[in-house]
Amino acid sequence: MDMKPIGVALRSLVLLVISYQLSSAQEEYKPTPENSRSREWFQDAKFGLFIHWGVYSVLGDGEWVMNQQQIPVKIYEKIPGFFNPTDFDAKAWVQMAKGAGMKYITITSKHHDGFAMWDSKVSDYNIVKRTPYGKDVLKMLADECKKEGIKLFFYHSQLDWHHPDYFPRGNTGGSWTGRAESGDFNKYLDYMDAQLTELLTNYGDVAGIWFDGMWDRKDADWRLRKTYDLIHKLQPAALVGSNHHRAPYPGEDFQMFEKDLPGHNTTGFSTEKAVGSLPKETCETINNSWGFSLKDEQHKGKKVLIQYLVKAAGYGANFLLNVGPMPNGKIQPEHIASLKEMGDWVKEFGGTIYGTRGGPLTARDWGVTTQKGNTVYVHVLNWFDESLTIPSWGKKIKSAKIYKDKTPVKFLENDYGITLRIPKAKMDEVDTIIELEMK
Ligand code: H79
Repeated sequence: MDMKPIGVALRSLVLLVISYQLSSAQEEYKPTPENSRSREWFQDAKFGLFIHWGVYSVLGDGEWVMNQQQIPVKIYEKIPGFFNPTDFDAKAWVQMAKGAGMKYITITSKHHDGFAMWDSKVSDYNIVKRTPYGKDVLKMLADECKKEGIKLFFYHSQLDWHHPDYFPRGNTGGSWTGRAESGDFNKYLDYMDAQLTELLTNYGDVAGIWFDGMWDRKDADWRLRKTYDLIHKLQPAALVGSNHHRAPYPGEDFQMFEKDLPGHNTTGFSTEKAVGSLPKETCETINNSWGFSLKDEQHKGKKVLIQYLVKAAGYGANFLLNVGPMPNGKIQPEHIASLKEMGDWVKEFGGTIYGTRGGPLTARDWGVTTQKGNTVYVHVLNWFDESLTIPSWGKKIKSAKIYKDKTPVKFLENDYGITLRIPKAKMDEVDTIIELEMK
């Protein structure tokens, strides 16, 4: 009997099994030990500064101005010529972030307008080559952050309204940009990978890459895994996240929520998005704009901002709070003042936020809980009565006190849960924190 066909069949079976294993190995993503350590750091850090800064700040109409005013590429290219932020002071920004109690900064390396805010070698559409300012602000900021122990993430837009090879076009940046109706998307992705390689090679330790814009071409082949693997190879500790409004893809290290707490969907972006088990972050604007907007006077107040931070922590998420610096390089004085107020609060109460995890209770209308070791912090954000009954989570209380001044708090544990007695005089309009020591 001729054994050959069986040999061939066996060989192809073996090949089939091997290729199956290879492809499933590709699908699977296991973070490296460095990456897992970064995730722990990230969850402990809790509070970061988001910065939307680009040549669009010159027009004072937000970072979407190119699309909103339908400014063709040829005309938009005049704007860098007016961008001369002579008052930019990396030290002042980093001190402001530190003073607010923030542990990291996430800044736009490139927004949807495609303009690189660093000295890119693969495109001259960048701050060094095209602006009178001519300096690499990302480098200056990276150096200052390193000196001050603040970690730095880059926000990087996958969507690009300027690059000719961003084709076929997506939902935004259409024919009004004046680009030829042709292009090679893979060439665009090569360009993006090359720019990311620069950012992850020449700027010291990068804490992570914060992607945005994939939603513009939802179902295109973004070669995600290739890009994510490249980032993890260049800097294993760097965290990858993407604002695609979907459940995380393999290769991502944290999940982000835009203008919503995890699981909420007031924006309507998150219909396809389940809350997963990766570290979480929620981002929000300090007024109503990401990039500088001259007419935006809707500055959030102290109570709203602090409660956002506290609620995020209760949901187990970081709070990434945005400012949009002005074209002169300064941050609006109202925003500097708000960040100072937050800093004063976290100086006193940050112990109930940093290094905690969300829970043991999920968020309630009255507030949230955070926990660290045997301690649970009950953050009462919205309650008028002197007694508050909360469900028990199966552990007994050893002691209860007002966090602020350590005044003992009377409590009762029974079948109905835990009842805390909070004297009116001890109530704080922003956040009344009760510290429970558990047995
Ligand atoms: O970078 C920030 C935004 O530019 C980006 N993500 C955050 C972090 C973002 N992209 N899209 N969106 C946010 C939501 C889309 C809002 C839009 Fe509009 C409504 C785009 C056009 C109409 C807001 C309002 C921007 C222009 C007008």
